[in-house]
Amino acid sequence: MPRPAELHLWLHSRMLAAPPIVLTIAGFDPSSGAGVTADVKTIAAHGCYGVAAITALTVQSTAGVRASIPVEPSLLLDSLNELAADVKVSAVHIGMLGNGKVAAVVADFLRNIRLPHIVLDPVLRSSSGTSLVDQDGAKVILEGLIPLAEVVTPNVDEASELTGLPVGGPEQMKLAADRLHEYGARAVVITGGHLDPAVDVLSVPGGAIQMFRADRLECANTHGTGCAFSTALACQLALGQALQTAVLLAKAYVLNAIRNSYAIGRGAGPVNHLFGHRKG
Ligand code: PXL
Repeated sequence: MPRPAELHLWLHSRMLAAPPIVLTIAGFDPSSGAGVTADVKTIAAHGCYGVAAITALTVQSTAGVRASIPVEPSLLLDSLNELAADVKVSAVHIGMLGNGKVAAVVADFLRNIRLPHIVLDPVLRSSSGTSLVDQDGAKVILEGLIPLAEVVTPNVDEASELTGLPVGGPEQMKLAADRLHEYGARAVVITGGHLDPAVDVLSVPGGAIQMFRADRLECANTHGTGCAFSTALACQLALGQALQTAVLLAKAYVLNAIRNSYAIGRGAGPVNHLFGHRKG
């Protein structure tokens, strides 16, 4: 009888220095293309540690959003206070908020506990067109959250809806960014990934705007690009990058995540958040 091969794993425990902790405050997408589970993948891909507070549950797949229900605001507030009392948060990402009461809790929390590097993605609808925040919530985003954020990252449609201005190209993106500065926004990045040519515009109050151009990628797997961009930006700021570099690196991350995406499901497949981690 041959002796069974023996395999012995030596398990050493060693204490590593903790990475920056990034808090994402966003909805739950069960298909993990967008929302908190996607954000935690993006945060892990950046070598940071992700913690999450859920604002709303959605029923969705790659085929679209079927329903969404905001959480009880007091549950979210308890969750945020519990996390903030326990860990040192190095950056905050805000995504889908659901409704006005939930959005108001987030604004109150951030006003009370000053956390660094707040990146606000003013999510209004899913790419399939379903509303992800009500009118009251959009008002809290504009009046309560935009002034608290270090950087706001609307896509062209959100920039248009928030400002009431048409936003179809770089000139109009600049005018919309100026309007958002009037609402108290510090830096604004308007993303135009589906424009042709693709262009993102970074604007700071009174400063020159900066344009980030890229070849437009023809790819169906684009579910979660907005969440991936804004969360990657929060990670880069947590890691100490200056805003302009952080935008460039976040954009490169999203392009790579699209380029390395896979077809999952019947609809728009998710980007590959963990493209850097190959199996084998
Ligand atoms: O991409 C916007 C978005 C953000 N957050 C959640 C979502 C979506 C789009 O579907 O489901 C939870």
